Amino acid sequence: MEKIAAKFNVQYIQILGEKGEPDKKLEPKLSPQQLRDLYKWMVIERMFDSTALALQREGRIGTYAQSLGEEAVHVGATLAAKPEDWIFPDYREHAAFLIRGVPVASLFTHWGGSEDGMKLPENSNIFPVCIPVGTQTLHGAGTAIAFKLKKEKAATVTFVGDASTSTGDFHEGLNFASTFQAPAVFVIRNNHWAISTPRTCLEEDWGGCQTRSETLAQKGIAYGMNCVQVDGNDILAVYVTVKKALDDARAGKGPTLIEAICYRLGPHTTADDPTRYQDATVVKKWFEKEPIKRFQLYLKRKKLWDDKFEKAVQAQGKRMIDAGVKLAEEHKPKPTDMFDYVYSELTPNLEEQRKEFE
Ligand SMILES: Cc1ncc(C[n+]2csc(CCOP(=O)(O)OP(=O)(O)O)c2C)c(N)n1
Ligand SMILES: [Mg+2]
Repeated sequence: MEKIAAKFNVQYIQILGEKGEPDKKLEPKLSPQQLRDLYKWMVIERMFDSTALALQREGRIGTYAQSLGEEAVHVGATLAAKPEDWIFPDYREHAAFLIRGVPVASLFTHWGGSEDGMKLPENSNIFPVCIPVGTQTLHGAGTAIAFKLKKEKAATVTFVGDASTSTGDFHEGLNFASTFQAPAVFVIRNNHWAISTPRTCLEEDWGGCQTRSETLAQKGIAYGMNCVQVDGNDILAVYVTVKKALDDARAGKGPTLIEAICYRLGPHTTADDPTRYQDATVVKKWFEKEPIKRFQLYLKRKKLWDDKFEKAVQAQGKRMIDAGVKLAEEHKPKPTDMFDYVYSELTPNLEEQRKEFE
């Protein structure tokens, strides 16, 4: 006998067209304040990003990972969460920290190389920057399982990159989250690149590409999870999808894996030169889809955007960022910190080096 044992499909959600025109059936009913907040935080993240890039080029902070082009994913997903929900970032979601009340100065202190910057304010409910790719999936899943066991009404939002979806930790995290029906939402920032490794394999590729999976969202199907793909340049699609996933999670309907399709419009980090491996015409095409412009066009249609509003947002961003740079540069970390924040107990050779250094 032959038959089809199971069939699956992956839904795709887009609400705003490229000229900011909404799909009336899917358009959420958000207040003018909520809509303007979505816009404001995207603009502030982009301002933070260009300041950080300039600081790095002047040697005033260390290697930095830009958020350029991913603002809708970071802001949409973070604002969809309730303050009691915990956020598990990787290293590109600067807006998630800012929205959660982490001072700009802390972020520049961190990117300046001091762990003091990741001593996060009480009640910010966000984990520190996570550099080991994919490991935060376990933190997000584990915390969600704990919320469930403790009967707390909170959920988790974990951000991962496309490369994370190839790690063991990602798959273990998803499996645990699903078997426990934990209140966890995982957001894949599919920005098409993992440093210089492309998301998609060509026919002739032999290794050197991320995955032959048709979508990244479908990886959740293997674990019996809800999964969905969204236009990651469309902040309304991201917001609505993450909010629904969180509502489902809190209602005991289990975790969701969301693949947000966006594009990394800058280098991997300031230590990278993407012109060596990216096609400039493709990047230009994605620049035309960037999320801030599209949402601005939508707000304009709704008469919620004008020059006066733009100036006010930029002035608020500038005040926050300028004050943050000043404070971060006044901060003087202890040089011995470099020994104190890697291992909980120093290895004998590091102990020796620490003494010698002192
Ligand atoms: C476990 C682990 N392996 C390797 C690295 C080195 N590394 C840093 S970023 C990166 C690529 C990550 O790509 P992706 O998940 O797509 O995120 P993106 O940088 O595109 O935001 C790699 C391999 C790491 N940080 N952690
Ligand atoms: Mg990537």
